[in-house]
Amino acid sequence: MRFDRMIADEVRIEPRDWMPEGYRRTLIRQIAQHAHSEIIGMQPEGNWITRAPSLRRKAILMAKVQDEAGHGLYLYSAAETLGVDREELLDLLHQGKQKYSSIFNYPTLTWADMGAIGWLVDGAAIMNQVPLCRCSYGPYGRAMVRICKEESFHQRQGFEILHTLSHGTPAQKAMAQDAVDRFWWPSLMMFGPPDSASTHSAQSTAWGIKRFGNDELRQRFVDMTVPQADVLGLRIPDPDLRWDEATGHYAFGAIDWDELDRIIRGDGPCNAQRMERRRTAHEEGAWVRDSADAYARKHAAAATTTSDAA
Ligand code: FAQ
Repeated sequence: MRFDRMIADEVRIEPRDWMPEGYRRTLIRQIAQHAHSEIIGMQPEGNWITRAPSLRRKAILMAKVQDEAGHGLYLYSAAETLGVDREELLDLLHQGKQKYSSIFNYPTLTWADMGAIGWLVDGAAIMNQVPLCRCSYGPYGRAMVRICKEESFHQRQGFEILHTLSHGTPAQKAMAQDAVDRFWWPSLMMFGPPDSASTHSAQSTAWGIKRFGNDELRQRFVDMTVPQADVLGLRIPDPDLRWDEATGHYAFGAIDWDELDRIIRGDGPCNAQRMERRRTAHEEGAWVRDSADAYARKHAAAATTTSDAA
């Protein structure tokens, strides 16, 4: 079959190519979840815009949060090439029928959390998303190229916040350590359940959507991050973490999968608050969408009149 041959030859599938219904559904599910994560992911950081410690930090944080909105936009646009409407996907999110990443259900308690999110959350996002630039579906892969460039910048700014704090006063260093203590394990959970419990990995890998399993990417993230923690002078909160000469990787402690399950089911520290804020923002933004529609209709009508006249 042509589709299978294209996948085997690493030829990109484009919107007008025939594709199996399961492939289309899997992509819509993953791209939509990813897009929802970007826009819900604006909330934990948005919480600190008014309280950033300097004008420079505020400007950087605002730009980062705007970038997340932009990522949502590229991703919803990529999903639309599969025949779904952005409005439809947002409805599914608001009805609790589609997911977003577990990580955004944790509170941001101090300024240092902006550093931990940049360093760890964006760091995990990059590790997971760089392989998605090679996703077999063209529009998703291309959107990921731009997103990953911006995420790298985000990760550097988080690292720099933590570096500044950890080389500041003892109280600032303690605040940085506390943020890393709270965000370390949830960041490892971002990669999803272990491969043995992953429902989609095998099929998504066969279709060239995922390029690596959840466990392999998680391990790569740990291997990349531990030496960076040394540079920061911060401790990874895992007593079992050690370099394993035999495997050439860091061995790490057991992840609390019950916690991930609970959060995915909606029972995390901030699930209710995040969803409530999202629904309210959507309702409050209705006038903007209506105005944009009216503007587009007016211009379409004017274009028709002009072309009739010509
Ligand atoms: N949270 O069979 P698998 C960001 C669900 S980065 C919630 O392994 P799959 C940037 C999974 O959907 C975060 N749910 O699933 C940023 C499935 O449920 P379903 C977003 C999770 O799809 C930074 C079930 O568990 N990044 O936003 C999670 O093959 C800072 C079974 O799992 C992406 O979305 C979880 N952690 O692999 C923004 C990347 N893990 O759908 C703001 C693209 C698993 O059957 C600030 N996505 N589930 O109901 C992916 O790479 C994949 O979808 C995985 C999951 C790896 C997340």
